[in-house]
Amino acid sequence: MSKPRILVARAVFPEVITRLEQHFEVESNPTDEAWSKPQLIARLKGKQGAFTTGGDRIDAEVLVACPDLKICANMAVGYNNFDLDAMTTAGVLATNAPDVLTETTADFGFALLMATARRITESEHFLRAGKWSQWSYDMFAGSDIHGATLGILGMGRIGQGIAKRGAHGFGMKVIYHNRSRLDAALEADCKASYVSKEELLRSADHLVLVLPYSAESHHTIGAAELAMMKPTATLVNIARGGIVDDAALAAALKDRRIAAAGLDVFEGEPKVHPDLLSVPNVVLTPHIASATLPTRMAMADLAASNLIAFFEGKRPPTPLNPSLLATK
Ligand code: 8YV
Repeated sequence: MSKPRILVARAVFPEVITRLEQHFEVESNPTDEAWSKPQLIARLKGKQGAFTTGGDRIDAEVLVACPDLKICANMAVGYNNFDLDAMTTAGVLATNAPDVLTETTADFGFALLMATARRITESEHFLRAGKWSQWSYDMFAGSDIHGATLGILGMGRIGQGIAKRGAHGFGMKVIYHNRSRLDAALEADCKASYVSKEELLRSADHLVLVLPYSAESHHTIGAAELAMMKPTATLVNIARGGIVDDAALAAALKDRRIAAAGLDVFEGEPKVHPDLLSVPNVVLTPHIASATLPTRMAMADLAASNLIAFFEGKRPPTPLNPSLLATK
């Protein structure tokens, strides 16, 4: 019997490709070219499965052009690159890669918070530019993390990881807002109190965004929200570009309406709003919150496991539209 054909849309670990080749006829992308939609469609035609990353958009146009497709396995917990409704209508199973990146991503969220509050990259640029001539009492004086109020918008697994680091490691007061309130046991674990979005914006000394991107969460943080924040506050976005209005944020940073920001994700990335590149009080990283080798390997392995289980007629570990499995 011939093996199912799959496309691996971006370069991944050779070990994962070898594992996939034991089960599938694999077309991969070893040069890691980021394909345009027509290029993706041309390669996906005739394939029954796809291994995708967050930058590979699977929508109705792709689905109509690739009628053999049965499953797309995302090597990411976020899946805003999938039009899930269109996939479900087309009978295409979607899977993501949750859990395996939670702690690594929470570590990074905290690292970005600390770099932002303590002005680490800004001061390093100053030093590297040869501008450090003497000590002074307020040179790169930032804001405290210990004892400060940590605000978290989006209290899923990663948000909870950040809350625990803040509460238990740094003695922070943790407040959060989420679509639904956590149960009492989880709140106690995270030492976190539920507040309204407005109270979160007004009270947080450091606000971390960890909510999923959707049409509803587009520009959750814009000029009006930034205006509610303390002028001494910092903002960290490790969620998705588009949750923050980057132009409004750049203006707020420039005018010091908030103290600083740390951003790992951007609207229209890998392009970055030019105004963000020209303000000093922002730490910028290229979407690397989950980037440790063990975690990226675990994410890739989970995406591969989803594909393998599906074609073996077993239940894939992390389906996003499991109603399709129930009717199988
Ligand atoms: C990925 C991410 O690196 O998992 C996610 O949702 O944002 C990152 O961990 C990226 O999406 C590539 O797939």
